[in-house]
Amino acid sequence: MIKSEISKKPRYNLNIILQETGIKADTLRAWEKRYQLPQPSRTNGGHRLFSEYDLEIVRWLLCRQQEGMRISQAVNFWRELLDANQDPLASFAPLGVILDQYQTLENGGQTLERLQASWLAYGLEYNEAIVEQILSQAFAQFPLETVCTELIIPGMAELGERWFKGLITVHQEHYISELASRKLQTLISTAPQPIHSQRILIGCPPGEFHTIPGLILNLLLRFRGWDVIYLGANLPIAQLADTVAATKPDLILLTASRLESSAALFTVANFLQDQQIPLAFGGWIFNQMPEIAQHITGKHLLSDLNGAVPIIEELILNQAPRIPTPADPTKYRELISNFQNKIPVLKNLIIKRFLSELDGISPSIDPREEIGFLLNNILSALTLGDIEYLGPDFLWIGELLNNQNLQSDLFPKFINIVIGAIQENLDESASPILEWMTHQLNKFH
Ligand code: B12
Repeated sequence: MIKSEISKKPRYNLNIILQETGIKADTLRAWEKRYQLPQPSRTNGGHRLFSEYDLEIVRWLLCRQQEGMRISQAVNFWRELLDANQDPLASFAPLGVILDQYQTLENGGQTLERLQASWLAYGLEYNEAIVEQILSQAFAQFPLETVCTELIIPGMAELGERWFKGLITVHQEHYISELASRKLQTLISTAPQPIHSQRILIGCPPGEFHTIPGLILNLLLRFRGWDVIYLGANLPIAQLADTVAATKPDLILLTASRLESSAALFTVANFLQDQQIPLAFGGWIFNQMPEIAQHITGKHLLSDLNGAVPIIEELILNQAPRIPTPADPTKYRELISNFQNKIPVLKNLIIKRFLSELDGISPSIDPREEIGFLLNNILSALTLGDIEYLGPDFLWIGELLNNQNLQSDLFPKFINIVIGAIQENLDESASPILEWMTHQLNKFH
């Protein structure tokens, strides 16, 4: 292939160049700055966009390095050849196969919506090679932010919905989310070195295993030059002080998807406030019920993940004053401790009675898990200071049971079993829970 045939049309983002050439992001940036080689265009958002020609330049320079040239010598050699009207790429084998793929993409006009549909379809068939290829294509063709917000997030929501309706198995959902996490991690490992001195620590409060939001934030923030320490799921509070001492973050960023972990976050936030460490938080549950956030000391990021990035940057750069501590919701203190002690007994009793109600028919969900989920959520709502916070999760359990197409009055029967078990095992301090549940039950009459 001669130079004139290699397209100079800006088309590939930084990731594809890093992935396909193996060059490090810092090295590439240094070459661009020092030698103006390659010279990528910029998107409206300021992201670098490389052409096929740029990609070949990088490959050519890397080959010269492998042959033993220093980069400055390789650049001089490139320029000498051009000055002598020779084509440096004339005898250089192009990345045909890889580029053909992207050509197909471009010509086929693949939209993110179509990529998302095929991603899920192949994921549900456990076809790892194609899932991986689709994700790579998406990240090659579109900016990081776009793939996260228009492919991964809606795709995961769709997956959750299908699981909720009993249309796919937990195994399929786990498989697809594992591959998505792996891809995000791979991209994170190609991020450039930080250019800002401030450090952000990202993780999930105790009991929280939904790590993808934190991974996406990690990815987006790193590609904007932030120094991120990513700790993942289920962080115990007890060791947080040691970690903070060791890593000295300027901001801690915690994500919570469920009521239970928002209650855990409430405790973590109180601890961090004592240590004078700024906390920002957000997540699915806070987007569903923003009122919960008022109980948590820290900056609530009421936004989608992409929108949260500039707010986080602003927070770090301007060291916003801490939000005053909200009133301590202690009105259920006695009930919380009584209820917590009784959870194991209640759980066994409710499971036994509910399974006998099902009379041998097994739903596609495991009722034991949902019963544990309900009891923990009752405790979480009390910890956050309002039994009403249980509302959405309570309805969610009802819908989940309905989706199993078992008995039409299964949910009211379930509520009755829960009420009975609580009445038998707790004293009058449990009346706020019982009154609330009875009120829910009456809605069925
Ligand atoms: C993948 C997944 C899992 C995986 C997680 C794997 C992993 N490594 O993360 C696993 C299998 C571990 C899992 C487990 C469970 N899951 Co789940 N899970 C999901 C699923 C399908 C996708 C979650 C995801 O990653 N989405 C991608 C992220 C980026 O999207 P998102 O969270 O919606 O984020 C958007 C906003 O909420 C917001 N946002 C989110 N986080 C943050 C953070 C900040 C700082 C900001 C600003 C914004 C923000 O921005 C995003 C939009 O831009 C969701 C379905 C769904 N609708 O989300 C269910 C879902 C969250 N899970 C659910 C449930 C019930 C569970 C389990 C309890 C199931 C069970 N019975 O065991 C357990 C609980 C585990 C635990 N203790 O945490 C429910 C929660 C319902 C509820 N009322 O709480 C959901 C909604 C499924 C459903 N449709 O019912 N789950």
